[in-house]
Amino acid sequence: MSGTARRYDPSEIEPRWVARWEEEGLYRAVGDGSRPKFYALDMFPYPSGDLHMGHAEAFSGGDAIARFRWMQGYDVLHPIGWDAFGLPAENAAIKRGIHPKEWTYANIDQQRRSFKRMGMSFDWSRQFNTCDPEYYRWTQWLFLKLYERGLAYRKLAPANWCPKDQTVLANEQVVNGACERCGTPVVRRDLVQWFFKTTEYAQRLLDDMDQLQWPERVLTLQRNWIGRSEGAEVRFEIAETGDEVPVFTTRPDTLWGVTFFVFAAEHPLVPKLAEVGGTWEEARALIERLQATPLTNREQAESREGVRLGVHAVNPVNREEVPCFVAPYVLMEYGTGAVMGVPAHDQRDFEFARAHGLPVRVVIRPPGGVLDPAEMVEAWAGEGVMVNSGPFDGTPSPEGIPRIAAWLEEKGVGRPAVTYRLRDWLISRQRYWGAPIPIVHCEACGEVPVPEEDLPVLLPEDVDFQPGGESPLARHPTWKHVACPRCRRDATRDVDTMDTFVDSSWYFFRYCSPHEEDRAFDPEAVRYWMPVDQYTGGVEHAVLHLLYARFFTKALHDMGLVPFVEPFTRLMNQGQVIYGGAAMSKSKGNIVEPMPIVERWGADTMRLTMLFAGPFEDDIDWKLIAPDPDRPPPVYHFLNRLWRVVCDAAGSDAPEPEALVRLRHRTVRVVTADYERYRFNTAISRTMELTNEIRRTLDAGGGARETAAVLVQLLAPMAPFIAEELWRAVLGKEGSVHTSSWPTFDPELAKEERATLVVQVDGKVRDRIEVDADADEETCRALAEASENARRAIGDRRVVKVVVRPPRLVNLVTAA
Ligand code: ANZ
Ligand code: ZN
Repeated sequence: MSGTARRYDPSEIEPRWVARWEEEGLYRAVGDGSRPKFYALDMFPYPSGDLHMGHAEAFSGGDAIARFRWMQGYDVLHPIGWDAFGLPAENAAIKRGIHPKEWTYANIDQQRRSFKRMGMSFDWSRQFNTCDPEYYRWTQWLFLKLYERGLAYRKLAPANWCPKDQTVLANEQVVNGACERCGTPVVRRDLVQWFFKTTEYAQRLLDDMDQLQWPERVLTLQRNWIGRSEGAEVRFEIAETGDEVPVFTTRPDTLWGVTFFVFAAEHPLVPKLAEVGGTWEEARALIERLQATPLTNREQAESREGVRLGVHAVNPVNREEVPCFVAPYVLMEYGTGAVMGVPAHDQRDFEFARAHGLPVRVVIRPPGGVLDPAEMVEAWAGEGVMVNSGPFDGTPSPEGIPRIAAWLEEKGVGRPAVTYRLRDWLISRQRYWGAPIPIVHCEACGEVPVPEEDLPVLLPEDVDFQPGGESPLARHPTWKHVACPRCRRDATRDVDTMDTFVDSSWYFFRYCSPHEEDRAFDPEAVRYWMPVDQYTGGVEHAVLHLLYARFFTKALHDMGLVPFVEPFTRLMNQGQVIYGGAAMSKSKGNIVEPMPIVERWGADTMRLTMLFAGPFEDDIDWKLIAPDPDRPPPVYHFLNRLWRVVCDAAGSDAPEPEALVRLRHRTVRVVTADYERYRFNTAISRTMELTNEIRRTLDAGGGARETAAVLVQLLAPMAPFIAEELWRAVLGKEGSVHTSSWPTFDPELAKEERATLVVQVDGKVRDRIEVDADADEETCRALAEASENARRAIGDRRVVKVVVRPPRLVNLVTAA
């Protein structure tokens, strides 16, 4: 109770509680089934330096959720670790001459100190790094499991290649067709690489999305990435050679409008057909030029160029022969790598036909109009009625699609078909700082998996990781030479490492039993803790990471290793922290770092600022919040006010007035709902209101000790340090506020008082009615419709629409 005279001093309070919480082991997940479990997971950080503002924001939200669930009585698993393999470590090492391992572990130490200083409620006993051999041993084991099931395989695949650095580049490292590092134009190169068969799960990845309580935009991004298209496969025959070539089309209803046929440059029939057609010279020039163009550019190519192959495709529906082309706008990676050209009804085909003087034949008549091919300036891609289409004339085109697909099947020239945009996941990296691929190549036996008992395949430390023509592991004098596990003859290890997204596709399983020595995870522990109840992280992972993690979970399910098919039940995305309307970046010189702010004004100020700035998923412009780095962010003043109010309330024994008690119950009700929906900003506003009301009460001679304690609890998940100090030292409570029970409310006391319902007719105010502030939509509507004044204003017109905003507004809209 002696706190009254003390002033708020976060730099004294916060480090003291960091030490104390650690001593008390406050945040250990228990896992004994005595309470319901809650798995709160934050996307683990990449250790590329100290924590940045994005971490400060994401973890403020994730930690608030975890602490809220603790107080609600859950047994919370809130782990942390590091996504520690990857290219940035290698690049930093190359630049500064430090070993990637040294750089990585130093950054991890730094981030760990910063997380502790910020008071994150992690169960530190479960920490691991993906670059620890005890972890990547199991990454390699999972690779072998996928391999056993035919879900990991090798094939020749194109890659981006920098001719100067002599290395493969990821798509993100190709900037405007040039190498990010040296500016040399990037070329394409075919390499044999490892893939995971994500396409095998395309449909299940779509179907199981029903189970997910994720932001709609993330679900949409995943859906589009998987890109399911329904339609038909149709087999055309090459007139000159008799080769059968299938195409995939979403519009079999346009088959009678085909006027040409196009192959992708990599289509295996192209050289033969060009040879037969006598156009090989020209075709080869185009193919070779495309070969030298980086993938990223090519895929976006809007180009309408193309070369005639001199042969013809026979349309199976009418035996018409149309000319064949090879053109960059058809991609080998999609559908069948060949396309039937319907210029009247597909825009790309239309432009191609105009560029090459090909006929346009209309076979769909749009509603209310006839198309004249000579006049058309763009394709009609919409629905309509089929015309010039033999037996199907007069059929509405949406009906024609399934009917024609079935008809093609009957005639033996096609079938209904589904295609996905999703590609298999290329996991090979010709890089050093990653988990080695546990395969041995033997001249006699071919690909041989490393036996499980020989894992991990350790990454050697004495490696020259300067970029060069091949994987750095290939240049090590001895590492790759091993005896074949099968025949014991001389063989070599695979010298590639795995994409770091493989590491992060299963780390959430490992947290359930992080110290297992003999297996990747304990299935019992996984069954207990998984799926993750709340996953928090950036929307930049909406597609790859989340999709890969879902793929892994399904594959493990099919192996009988886990009993569920989706890893993350709920997902919460934080916004970005920007500065002055732009992303923070070194080149703009507008980077703000969180830890100096934490040191100066306190972690509670940092956290609360992040959470108060707006809805959690919206961007935060730090410049608008704290334009002057020498002045504290505004919530700092609130925390000072809170401090004084609680100190004063603790020192008064006067009874609490009813109005304050009612506001307390109401605030508990609303703030609890706000936490459930991650509305941290409105939760904070409510606690500010309550703080002000306590102040008014005290000034008027009333007491507020109980309400002050509840206020402290409501803020504890978001401002853990000040809450703990006020709870234990100022209010003199036993034990930690963080293990105290979340405050409850009495529904009667929590009722809002009355509200005024405004009744409008066609936007004009006609009546005002006193209602219960809790009045729902139905009640408000009934009251408004019963209003005499409103009825008089309506007269004998008819109400066609009722807009209800309970409890304040009803607008009755009448027919004109
Ligand atoms: C004829 C046609 C007529 C088409 C028409 C569309 C409209 P989505 O919806 O994205 O799945 N296509 C098929 N394979 C292709 C490839 N490898 N490269 C480029 N284009 C390809 O797109 C399906 C349509 O994209 C297919 O349907 C095909 O053009 C084209 F009035 O076939 B369509
Ligand atoms: Zn062998």
